[in-house]
Amino acid sequence: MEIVGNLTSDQLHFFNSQGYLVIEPFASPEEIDALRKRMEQLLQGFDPSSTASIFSTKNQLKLTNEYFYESAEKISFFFEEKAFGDDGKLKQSKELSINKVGHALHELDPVFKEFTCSEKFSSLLFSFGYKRPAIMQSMYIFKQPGIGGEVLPHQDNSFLFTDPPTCKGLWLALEDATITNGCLWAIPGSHKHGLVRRFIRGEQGVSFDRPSPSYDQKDFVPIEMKAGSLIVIHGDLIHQSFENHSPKSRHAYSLHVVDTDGCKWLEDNCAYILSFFCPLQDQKKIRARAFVCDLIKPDVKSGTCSSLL
Ligand SMILES: O=C(O)CCC(=O)C(=O)O
Repeated sequence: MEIVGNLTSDQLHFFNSQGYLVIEPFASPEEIDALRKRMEQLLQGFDPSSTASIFSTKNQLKLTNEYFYESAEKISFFFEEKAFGDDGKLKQSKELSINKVGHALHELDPVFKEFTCSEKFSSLLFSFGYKRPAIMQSMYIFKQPGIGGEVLPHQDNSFLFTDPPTCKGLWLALEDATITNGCLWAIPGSHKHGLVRRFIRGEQGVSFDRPSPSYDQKDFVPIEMKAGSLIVIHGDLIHQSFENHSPKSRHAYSLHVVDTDGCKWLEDNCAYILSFFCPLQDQKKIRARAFVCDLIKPDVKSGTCSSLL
């Protein structure tokens, strides 16, 4: 069955002018419940003493640690920066200490995989003109009550760069996201000014190729979202989120996708060069592909995306 795009021209027009689009509703209460319950199970099985890796976008050096890189092909757990006391022990339960789980939930976990491979996502991406979309990473983000960390202003194309640029963020609210519990903020229309910097891998490790511009906070607008709604984020849109000082968590499931047709994957991208996972192309092939997640690999030497199918 051919998958067709499902967005209206008004929706596409809004996305093209603002750099984002909220689709409400996108996921059903049952789907949200299934993802949240599955994450509870995964957390139950996680032994916090197995890693003390802390994820913080404030300190990009932390991104260089092996745990982070290996997580591209795993289901790994990252703590909130403020999860630990001075004694190095967790200040609250592990369930309230995890910042995020990533980055291969969509490949490795059956519940997340089934949801991610649903036609909802494929028809959405075909609406945006993707020919052979590949999910580069998935994250379950908690934004924990009281200690949920901020995410500094950034563009997703900085991290997952194809030539021409094709990255989009798909961010699903699993709980209501409000100003109080740390919703996303964005500068509408900022995607029209292009990519300001890239996060690249060189001989010395990974770093940004330019300093961050300073942004005027007055230019950002809050994007409050109901549980079940999804925001599509243009790869060049400047967006951020603040710390969560409230007593309410703000769970979200976030995907980053690129096209693998007619574009190059740059060799100096910071990570995730190991596999392109393309479950959205042909629904019948999803299950077969699930076990061979590197059917489509970037040819690292030429930087071209080549299909091994
Ligand atoms: O969940 C957040 O607060 C930020 C997520 C984000 O910026 C992203 O996924 O690109």
